Order: sequence, then structure tokens, then C-alpha cells
Amino acid sequence: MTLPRVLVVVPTYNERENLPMLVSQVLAHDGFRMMIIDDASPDGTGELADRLEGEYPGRIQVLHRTGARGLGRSYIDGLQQAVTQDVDLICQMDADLSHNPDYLPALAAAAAEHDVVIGSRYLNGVSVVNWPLHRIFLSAFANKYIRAVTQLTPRDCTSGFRCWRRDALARLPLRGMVSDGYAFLVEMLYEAQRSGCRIGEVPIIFVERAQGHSKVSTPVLLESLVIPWRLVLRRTR
Ligand SMILES: Nc1nc2c(ncn2[C@@H]2O[C@H](COP(=O)(O)OP(=O)(O)OP(=O)(O)O)[C@@H](O)[C@H]2O)c(=O)[nH]1
Ligand SMILES: [Mg+2]
Repeated sequence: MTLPRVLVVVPTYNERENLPMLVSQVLAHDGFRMMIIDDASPDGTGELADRLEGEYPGRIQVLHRTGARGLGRSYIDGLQQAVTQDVDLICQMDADLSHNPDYLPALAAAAAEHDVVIGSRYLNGVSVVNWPLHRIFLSAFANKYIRAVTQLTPRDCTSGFRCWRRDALARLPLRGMVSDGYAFLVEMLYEAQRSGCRIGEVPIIFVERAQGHSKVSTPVLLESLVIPWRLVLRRTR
């Protein structure tokens, strides 16, 4: 069997300490390339990404965003470009090493049978390392809430570690998506389930970042509470 051609899309904001390790671990896999979408990080992550592009010729693309920053906006810009490229699979993951690149081949393999495969923290109980108890409860509650409101079936609807078949991702209405923070991940999955995508999950152990800072803010969390209702109401109208 020939190896799939995989593009790994990674949004970054102030991830200077994490990016070199991430790049070397992702690109250790044959047939993998990366797209780094940097939001003009004040810590110089964008320039670092350009240097890494020189170290791995032909295997890294860097998208430098200007203007309003945001995780959802970054993914929309990056994924719209990604689906036009000559690749079989498109993965998305965080830059902070919470998502171990060692799982990428398992996600890619499961994409033979699914249109999107989620790296899931909640398949065998809770597989999260170094989260305080309140964060575990918050995430578990968020998933229960989202699944109840939207009728989404995966155990982990908020995981940012995913692998898509390029053709399935290309069919999603990326341009029309309304959420910007983590809710964007829920919106993508909602549209995928609605369009009949086969959704799979493989277990991962999520490890909380050791370097850099979280970008989770109160408005972003509130958006996650509102978006499930917006998605459902948009479809029933
Ligand atoms: N381009 C871009 N990337 C972002 C933005 N906000 C967060 N990211 C990236 O999105 C990924 C997830 O963000 P994190 O801050 O790790 O969010 P989290 O995992 O929920 O929080 P932590 O507990 O700190 O890990 C990381 O790769 C970030 O660098 C943004 O506004 N623009
Ligand atoms: Mg993180």
C-alpha cells in the first residue's frame, strides 16, 4: 500500500518554545508535511516558523496572518488553502505538544474507514495528564452539554486533534462558519455530521502544555456555551 500524503495544519500564537520539537516529531513521519498558521505572535513564533521552513525544504508552509487574531479564523484561512493541495489527508493539531505527534499514523490509518477521525480523550474514561480537577470537570461538562444540544455522537467533540480525508473536508462550508474560538471545532464537527461524514475516534492521552501560556479566555468559553444553540437553531429555521 502506498503511504498517504498528509498535511498537518497547526495554528500558533506564542509557541516559540514548543514549535521546534513539534516540527521535528511531525516531520519524522514519511509523507507528512506541515502548514503553520501564525497570528503575528509577539514572541517571534512566525519568524521561527520561517527558519524551520528553511531547515525542512519543501515540507513546511507558513501562513502569516495579520489583523484580527483567532483560532477559528486561522483554521478557516489555513484549511481553505489546505483542501486545494495535492494531499490525501489533512490533520489539525495544537502546537503546544498536548497532542503527541506519535499518534498521527494511527489517526491516518483510521481515516481509511472514516471521513474524519478524532484523537479522543474520553474513549477509555478520561485520558488527560496534568489537568487540575476543575478543568477536567469543565471539559467533561462541555462535552455532555454539546452532545445533548447538538445530538453530536462522538465522545470528544472539543478535541483539536483530528484527521480528515481531504475530499470530506473540502465539502464542508468553511467560509460560512460563525464561531471563532474553540467553538469552531464544535461547528466543524456539527457540519461534518450533518453532511453525512463517517466520524471515528481513536484514544489519545492528552498532556497539558509544559511551555508557554493558555489562550483560553472567558469570552471564548462563553462562545462555546452559545454556539451549540446557534448551530441547532440555524438548521431548524
Ligand atoms: N493562529 C492562532 N493560533 C491560536 C490562537 N489561539 C490559540 N492558538 C493556538 O491554538 C492551539 C490551542 O491553544 P491553547 O492555548 O493550547 O489552548 P488550550 O489547549 O485549550 O489551552 P492550554 O491549557 O493552555 O493548552 C495552540 O497551538 C495555540 O498556539 C489564535 O488566536 N491564533
Ligand atoms: Mg493547549
